[in-house]
Amino acid sequence: MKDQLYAAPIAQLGDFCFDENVVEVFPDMIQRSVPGYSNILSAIGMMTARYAQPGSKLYDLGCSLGAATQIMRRNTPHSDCLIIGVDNSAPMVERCKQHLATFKSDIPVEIRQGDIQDTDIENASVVVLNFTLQFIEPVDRLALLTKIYQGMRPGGVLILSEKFRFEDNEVNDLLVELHLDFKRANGYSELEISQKRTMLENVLRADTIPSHKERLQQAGFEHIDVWFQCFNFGSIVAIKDSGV
Ligand code: GEK
Repeated sequence: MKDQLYAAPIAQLGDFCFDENVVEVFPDMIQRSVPGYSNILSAIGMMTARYAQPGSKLYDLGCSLGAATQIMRRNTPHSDCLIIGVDNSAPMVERCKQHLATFKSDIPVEIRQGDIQDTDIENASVVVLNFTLQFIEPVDRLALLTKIYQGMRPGGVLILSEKFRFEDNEVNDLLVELHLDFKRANGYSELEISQKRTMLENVLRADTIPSHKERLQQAGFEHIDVWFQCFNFGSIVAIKDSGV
């Protein structure tokens, strides 16, 4: 269904939240709003094929409707892996379960409703935070990443996709404008763009690439770099050393 949630003027713009209305249009919304979203999903599949270890767990943290969960399930070469998707939005979780049930697979999947900050991470070989960390309070981000690192097997991978901001104002303004052009080209009006922007202001707090890298290092990750970027959106890979 097409995202037209912000097409008409909204009298009182509250904070953006992942409610029933958003769930209804979510696949269209994320596809038309996040540059590179499908490329990132494909690469999550490719990295899963390489990094999933037999008998391990694969986590999709902030799974929404399970797009990354499904791509991990399709690309996991080991049928004794367990994929765990977690989201704190009840309508997302309900719709995610329905959606995943329509695919046949030998790989077990568990979709849980809960806060990823309270989720135990253990025996993990692949962890995905696909545009979720940006919704966590900045002061809580290091603790979450440290918990992920500690729950990972040696040689495991974290794929962290985020909206970025840039220290250089000129560059930041350019990339923000290019993102807005991307949304315009995808059919969003100026009103839709500005209303959504206002609603996201308090809930989506973007970090710079250097601050992400520094935090991942503090969390323990030994191998970190950006593997994808399009305008002010991108994805970082962080690997726990295999010890060999
Ligand atoms: C995708 N990964 O399609 N605990 C659990 N879930 C949370 C929390 C939290 N503390 N905070 C936010 N969420 C998906 C896209 S969307 C990104 C992820 C976006 C959930 C929230 O309910 C939403 O479903 C998701 O994180 C972020 O690959 O819409 O920009």
